[in-house]
Order: sequence, then C-alpha cells, then structure tokens
Amino acid sequence: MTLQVERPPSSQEPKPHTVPHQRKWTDYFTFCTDHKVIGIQYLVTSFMFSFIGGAMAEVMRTELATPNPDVVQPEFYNQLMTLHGTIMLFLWIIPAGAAFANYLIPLMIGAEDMAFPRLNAVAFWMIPPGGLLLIVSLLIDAPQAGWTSYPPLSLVSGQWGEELWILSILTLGTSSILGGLNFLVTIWKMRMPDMDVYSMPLFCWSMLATALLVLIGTPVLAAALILLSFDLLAGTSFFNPAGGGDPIVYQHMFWFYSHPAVYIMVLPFFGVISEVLPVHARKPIFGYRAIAYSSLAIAFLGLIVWAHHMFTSGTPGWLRMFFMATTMIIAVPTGIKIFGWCATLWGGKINLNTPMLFGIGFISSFLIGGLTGVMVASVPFDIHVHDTYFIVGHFHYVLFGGGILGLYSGVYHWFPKMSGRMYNETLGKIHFALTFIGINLTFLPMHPLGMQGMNRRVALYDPKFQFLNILCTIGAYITAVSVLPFVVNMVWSVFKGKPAGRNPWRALTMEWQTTSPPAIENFDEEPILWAGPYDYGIDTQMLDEDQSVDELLAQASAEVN
Ligand code: HEM
Ligand SMILES: [Cu+2]
Repeated sequence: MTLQVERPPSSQEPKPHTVPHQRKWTDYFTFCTDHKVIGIQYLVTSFMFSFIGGAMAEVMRTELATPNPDVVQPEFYNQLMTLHGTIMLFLWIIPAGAAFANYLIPLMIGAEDMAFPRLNAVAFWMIPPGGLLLIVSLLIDAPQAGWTSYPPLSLVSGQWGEELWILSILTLGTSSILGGLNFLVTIWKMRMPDMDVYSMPLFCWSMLATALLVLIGTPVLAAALILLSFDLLAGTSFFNPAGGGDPIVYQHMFWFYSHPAVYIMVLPFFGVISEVLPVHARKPIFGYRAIAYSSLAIAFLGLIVWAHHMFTSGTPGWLRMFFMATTMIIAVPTGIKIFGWCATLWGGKINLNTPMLFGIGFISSFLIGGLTGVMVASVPFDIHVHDTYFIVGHFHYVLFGGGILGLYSGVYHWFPKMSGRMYNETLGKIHFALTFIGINLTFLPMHPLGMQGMNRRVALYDPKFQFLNILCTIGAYITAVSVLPFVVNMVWSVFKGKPAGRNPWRALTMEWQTTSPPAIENFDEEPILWAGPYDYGIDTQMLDEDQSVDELLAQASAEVN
C-alpha cells in the first residue's frame, strides 16, 4: 500500500523572491512576525523553563527520599512545589502546544502566515517576562500556596510572593488568550481556497478545540486572580472568610478554567499524535471525522465538569452526582480517539523510529492516566484518595503521558522540517527508553502510596512510606538523565545532522510540500491541494505524464471523495 508520493508538477511559475529566502539566526532574538520563527521561539523558551521546573522537581524528590526534612526546609519545599507546578504547566506544556500551532497551522493550511502576525509576536514576548516574575519571586519571597493558590491559604502565606505569582499568571494568561484568538481566526479564515474543514489535518481540529477552551476559560481565571489580588492588597473580602468572603467561589472560578486547562495542555498533543501515527504506520488515520469531532466533544464536556475538583469542598450530594456522571462521560470521546489511534496502528507497516516510540508511549501512559481519572471521578473513591499521592500519580501520568511524550513525539517528527536536518536515531531511542522507564518508576509507586494515605504537598512523611518513595526518587533521577541524550541530539543535529530534504517521512500533509526549513514566504510555489491529508494508498504515480494540473486535481479529488 505504500508509495513514493511526489508533489505533482505545477503550472505556476515560482514566485519572484523580493525578500531573503531564509532567516538569520539573529532573527530568533527579535520581535519577528514570521510564524515559523515565533514557533521556534516558543519551543526553545518552553524547554528552557522545563529545565528549571525539572530541577525543582529533582530537589523535591531528593528531599522526599527520606521521611525527614534534611535537604530543604518545609517552607522552601512549599515554594519549590508551587513553582514547579506553575512552571511545568504555564511555561512548558502550554507554550509548547502553542509552539507547534504557530509553526504548523499556516503551513498545514497553505497560508503565508497567521491571521495577525504582530499580535502573534506580542503573545510570545509576554512569556519571558511572565516567567521572570516567578523566578524573581524566589529571591524576594516565593509563593507557597500551590499552583491552585486557594484562599484563605494564599492570603496568609506571604503577600509579595503571592502577588508576583498572580501577576505572572495574568501575563501568561493574556499571552495565551491572544494566541488562542489568532489560532481560531487563522484556521477559520486563512485556509487555502480548496481546503474545506474535512481536508484539514487533524492537528488543526485539535487546535480549534483548544483555542475555544482558551477563549472561554482563561478570562474567568483572570477575573478570579484580579479579585484575589484585591483581597491581598486592598483589604477587600471577596474570598477572605475573615471578612465575610467565600473561598469556595474562588474554587469554582479557578476550576472553571483549570479543568479545561488540562485539555488546553493535552489536546494539541492529541493532534500531534494523530499526525505522527499515520505517517509512521503508513496507513490512513482511522475514523478521521470521529477523531475530529471528538476534540470538540472533549472541549464541550471539559467545560461542564469542573466541580469534580470540589467533591470534598462541601458540594452537596446531588450536585456531586451530576459532576461525577459528566466527568465519566468524557471517557467516551477520549476512548474514541484512543480507539482510532490503535486502529490506525493495527495492520500498519509500523516503523519503530523515535517519533513512533514516543507516540506509542504516549498512548499507553495516557491510558493509565485516563483510567485512574475515571477512578477519581467516582465520588466515594475520590473522598478516600483526595489530596494524596494517588492524585499526584494520576495527573503526572496525564501530563507526562498525554502531554510531554506527545510533545517529544512531535519534536522528533517535525525536527527535519524545522531544521532541514535529520536527528540521530540511536540517541532518540536512548532518550525514549530512559524517559519511559524513568517516568513509570517515578509515578507508578505514587498510586499505592496514595491509597495507603500518604499526603501530597508535604516535605515530611511517615517512615513506613519510605521504600516506595525511594523508588520514585530513583525514577526521577533516571528521567533527569534522559534529558541529556535529547539535548545533545538536538544541538548536534541542528548543525551536523544529515540533510533531510523536503519530505523524509513521505508524509502527505501540506507542510511537507515545501522546502525544509520552509522559505520565509512558506511555499515557493502556490501550494495545491491534490489529496486529503491522510490518503496513504492513493497512487499519484499512476496519473499520466501529459495531464494538466487541473485534470490531475480533478482526478485526485475524485479519488478522495
Ligand atoms: C521528572 C519529572 C517530574 C517529577 C519528578 C515531578 C515531581 C513532582 C513532585 C514531587 C510534586 C509535588 C507533589 C506534592 O508535594 O504534592 C509535583 C507536583 C506537581 N507537578 Fe510534577 N514532576 C515532574 C514532572 C512534571 C510535569 C512534566 C508536569 C506538567 C507538565 C508537572 C506538573 C506538576 C504539578 C501541576 C504539580 C502540583 C503542584 C501543586 O500541587 O501546586 N510535573 N511534581
Ligand atoms: Cu478536572
């Protein structure tokens, strides 16, 4: 079924180049409006922050290797815990999703740039100062109330650290809203003339759903944080029970954003996986429309389940039943996706290269996180494991499995496109093996720990939990070491990797039709849509030599439909 797909001959003359063909390296440090530069700026910046957030995790895990606070003091542990969570979410995984969206969406839909290129650059340039506010807080007085910043704790645990945290999240949230707006308009308005929504790659569908969530959810978080800021600085009592305020209202507003935020974090990578698997299994994606619609279904359901984070916050029983049921229903569209991915692999000519290994690792880890998610959606079980390590294990499987492994898969898959060179396959496989062993060793033992009652967000614990904690810590060290082959591979290959050519994977989506890396104006010739994004198996070589492009197009589209 596989074939060598080549771009059909074009009748159009190449466009004359009025601007230089490629970017200079210095452009990456400027307010550049090219979506490809911005995509790479997002990607590199987010990885820089991941090293900081990751180092914090390693210090925490070192502290947790023993039951006593002998490495860091409890107060500093709380600060590390808060900053680690915040950095990993708001400065790694969310910007990394935006990185792919920026780089890929215009290329995938045959556009020259995003709808609002300047706004795009503004959105990126809000991230470094947003991150800096957090890092600076370490020098003054870092926040300690966790990434959720629940009042009243956040109102009594250090004013300036908390305020810097709020300012940081407001900055990063604004960046995210501007980005989301841009993705939405770009996907809707900038598609090349013949591309209807059903010939759009699935990554675009997943970004459509993500952008909707960002636009609906993030402003609510911003409102909550502004009110919290008033309580903190101006002595109001929106959430402060001491002055008659209601801290539960904060929880509602916070989770109205933060539950959907889980999907803001993982949906882009669901999209990435839907691109990677068919290419490296040489098969059309199974259930294109089902996967496309399931992104929208996940987005919708994601917006109505927030109070499952509040089962133990005094939520009345009848209301808990509603949130329990709707939460469990999310398993349906998620299951549809997982089923579609597995069916795509089924009987495919699977090439077990690095993007594919991370893709399969993604499916298995996300499955574990999803299953423990259904467990905690059940009210009685959640009451038992609330605020224990079971939760920490669960959400790290979701975020590492559903997020970071998908991110790595995408990084390797599009590395040839972005850099014009191939990465080293052996180093890639070592990276995968260490990461996969590392994260499972770190996060699997957390489930029994939580069931036995080990509290989360604490630096000290009962000595009977030590053995499993040592396993977690060893796993965390292995995960840390796994970053080395990755960084070496990326840096070395950017300069020395062997040239990749336009389309090393013989993929069918539009971004592979142009040079690697793409020229400044993306396509040197007007791109043409001559097959659906996943039409592996349609043999374009059988078309006659003397056919015109129009005939070719007509025939190709007849075969697609
Ligand atoms: C080597 C990898 C990692 C290790 C060893 C690690 C370790 C930890 C530890 C020890 C905690 C504190 C748990 C507690 O005291 O309750 C924690 C919390 C957290 N981690 Fe990670 N983590 C890792 C990767 C990640 C990633 C990739 C993400 C997200 C993309 C993430 C997001 C979070 C969040 C949101 C929290 C909760 C913070 C809070 O409760 O305020 N972590 N992690
Ligand atoms: Cu949730």
